[in-house]
Amino acid sequence: MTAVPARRPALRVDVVTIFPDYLAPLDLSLIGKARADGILEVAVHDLREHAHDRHRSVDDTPYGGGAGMVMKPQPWAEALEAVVAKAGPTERPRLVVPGPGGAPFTQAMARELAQEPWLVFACGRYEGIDERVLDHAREDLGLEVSVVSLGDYVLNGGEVAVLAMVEAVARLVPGVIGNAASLVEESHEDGLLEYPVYTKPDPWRGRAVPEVLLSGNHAAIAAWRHEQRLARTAARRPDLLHPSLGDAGLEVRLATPADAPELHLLMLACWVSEAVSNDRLDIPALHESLDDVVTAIAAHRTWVARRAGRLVGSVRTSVRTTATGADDLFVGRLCVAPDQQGRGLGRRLLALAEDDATDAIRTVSLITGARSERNIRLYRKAGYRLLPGPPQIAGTVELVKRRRTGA
Ligand code: JD8
Repeated sequence: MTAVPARRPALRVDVVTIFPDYLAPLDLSLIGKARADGILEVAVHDLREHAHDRHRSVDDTPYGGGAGMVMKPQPWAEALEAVVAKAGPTERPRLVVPGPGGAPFTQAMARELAQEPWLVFACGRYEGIDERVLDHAREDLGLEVSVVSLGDYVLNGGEVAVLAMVEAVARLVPGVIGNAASLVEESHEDGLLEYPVYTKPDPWRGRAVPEVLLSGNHAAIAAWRHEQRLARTAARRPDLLHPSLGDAGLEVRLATPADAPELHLLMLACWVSEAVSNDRLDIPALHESLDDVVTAIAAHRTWVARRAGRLVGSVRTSVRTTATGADDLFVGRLCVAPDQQGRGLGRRLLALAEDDATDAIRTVSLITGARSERNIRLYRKAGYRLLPGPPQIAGTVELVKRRRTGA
């Protein structure tokens, strides 16, 4: 009978530490189940097994003096070599070394690490690990080594950080979380914090559940939840809304006349696809001259997004008075360079434009081609609804959403 080859885990994790029991929580809950199901393989190794002196010591006094002790290189080298030796000659794990001075651990990094087949985490203690261990791992063992920080505060060692990192990474591995759909609208997944959640009973201790959630009106619920996400993010994490829009490589600022030539070019490029999908050329953006763009930058709040100096996106807003006399924010010329689309930049520029408006603004509206499905889908997801009735301009649709007070 042919032996069924053991299913390779989607992710293998090795952890080296002097406190193996610290990692016991990885036996529990979804991570524990995923290990039992063979989706994840997690092994914890005691560094002291590689300390051979009578006291199995793993630390010594720091060269150059100073408080505390430093972890010795030899036990670490042996421990890492033993872990790496377990795999085939070509396989090499990615080594993650938690440290307060490391690169910030983010959801984006969690997504990146979740693509790796094999991760090794080195938990330091005392004042840290002799730096030559990392050089040895990179240069002699050929490992990609990342020093990563959980956050701007000081822990006593790397174990707590590894617990958090392994959980954040492992839950992104297919099959670990039951309904992957729930991963989509999470905080930090798309640059906005999550909306508030409620369950039975309603009311509870005299506190009611927001009515819209009981309405069954999914568009209204989506709009409310998006509003809540914007409001919370603006209140608690404005850094996520400005200016790099949660994307370290992006610079966003108000446009100046110097931006006009590139902006004119970007708009022409972006509205060509609108003209094609709507089979018409009488689209205002296609008929704007460079001077018109310069004039518009002066007349409207125009934001430009640059990545590595290149203008990759823009949005323009103006305030108009509706028939009822209320102030409405009109969002226009939202555009993202074709090669930069699909990364959430359009939605973030839209959120920035909305958030930039004063409290007096009660509605936000915009117009797009009736056949611009992709744009309409983005606006709907952002909580806009199609305005009923004939559009001002034939072949277009108008979308609007209400802003909550104090949004
Ligand atoms: C690894 C030793 C303790 C750190 C002297 C206190 C991560 N966000 C984070 N804060 N602290 C750590 C961390 C702390 C560690 C080790 C990670 C290994 N220590 C040291 C330097 C100052 N003691 C961390 N990730």
